[in-house]
Amino acid sequence: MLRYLTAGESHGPALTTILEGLPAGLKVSAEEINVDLKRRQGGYGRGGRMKIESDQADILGGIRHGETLGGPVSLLIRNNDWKNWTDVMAIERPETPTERRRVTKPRPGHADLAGGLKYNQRDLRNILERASARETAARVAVGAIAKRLLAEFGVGVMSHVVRIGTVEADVSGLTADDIRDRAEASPVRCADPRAEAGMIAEIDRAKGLRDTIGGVFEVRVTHVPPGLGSHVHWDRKLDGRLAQAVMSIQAVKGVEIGLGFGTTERLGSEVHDEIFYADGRFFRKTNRAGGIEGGMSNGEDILVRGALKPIATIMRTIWSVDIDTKEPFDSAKERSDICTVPAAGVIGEAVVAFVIADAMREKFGGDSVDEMKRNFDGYLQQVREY
Ligand code: EPS
Repeated sequence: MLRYLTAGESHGPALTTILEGLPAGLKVSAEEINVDLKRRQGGYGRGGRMKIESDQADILGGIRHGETLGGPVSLLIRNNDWKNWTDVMAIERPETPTERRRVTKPRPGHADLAGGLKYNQRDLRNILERASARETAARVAVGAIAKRLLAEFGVGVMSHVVRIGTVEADVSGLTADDIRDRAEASPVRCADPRAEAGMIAEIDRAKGLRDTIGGVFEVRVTHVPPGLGSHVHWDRKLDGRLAQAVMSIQAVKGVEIGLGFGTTERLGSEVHDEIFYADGRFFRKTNRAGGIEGGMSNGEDILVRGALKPIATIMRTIWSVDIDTKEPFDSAKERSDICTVPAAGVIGEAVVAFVIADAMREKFGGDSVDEMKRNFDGYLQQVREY
């Protein structure tokens, strides 16, 4: 129903995206998209590149007088760093192609070597430029529009950091709103002040060692109607779709829904969320399922976690083999992010918002927001009368 593609290289002129399948009449502004672009650029532990970039979305199509027209929405985000790369990343073939910045040293953990072998490229820049997490700026712009659609139906999407290195946040007893407000005010996007201090110390320790550090973010979707996704086919299961989306974020190595891997440490009676009924609705007192049962939303908050490995561009020695000489070398980089977990949470929000918005489009259809809302209201009526 809803789909998008992104294009663009990390040091090319711009990132672009086309988002298709939105209903007409959805209010969208570049200003609102830019708020999320800025959130993605923040977070303690980012490197020098973020001082160069100040991401802004230009809307090139699909919107008129502040509202979607029902056609594809096209967005452009320029790379400020492009001006420093016009020769290396030139679109036209230069008269004398430059060898400057040719990459022959694959970084362990990055796409460099696998991509070089696959696409038969002798300059690994042709791989890393597209593999770079810079591309997530375009995904965050798409996610901001998906969130805009979800907001029309009262559905909210937020994220916070639950682990950096060995330091884990404790948010027990906090409401979703408290967690969001505290995370937004935190340099590591963590809602637990004690853990925040520890996480900053972990990032500083990694920086001191000229190393990088990973962690875990959690995305929470609130006020979700029951019945998004379906149990009937593998590719319609909402948890499967969310896992794919979150796993596709650069550096993510694990995804959990609700208690996730933690369910294995408990007996069944301590895992499954008991069902209660009061005031005309079914509800749970726990949410270990993370709001999804049988591949469908069950009406509780959706909880998705993404685990990020430490990013692969490391300033200290890590061994690899040069593709020209076949000799071992130790890599040493000029600049790198130390920790991107806070930014990854914002990216997580975006990709999760897209999947939920897609599932909403599938369930409620409609060519205009008004029509979609009528269908939504009719369904909620059915659920209430069930
Ligand atoms: C990235 C390397 C760094 C990051 C970049 C992702 O960029 P550079 O090579 O220019 O220093 O800053 O992330 C972004 C530019 C971004 O916007 O998130 C990589 O190799 O993946």
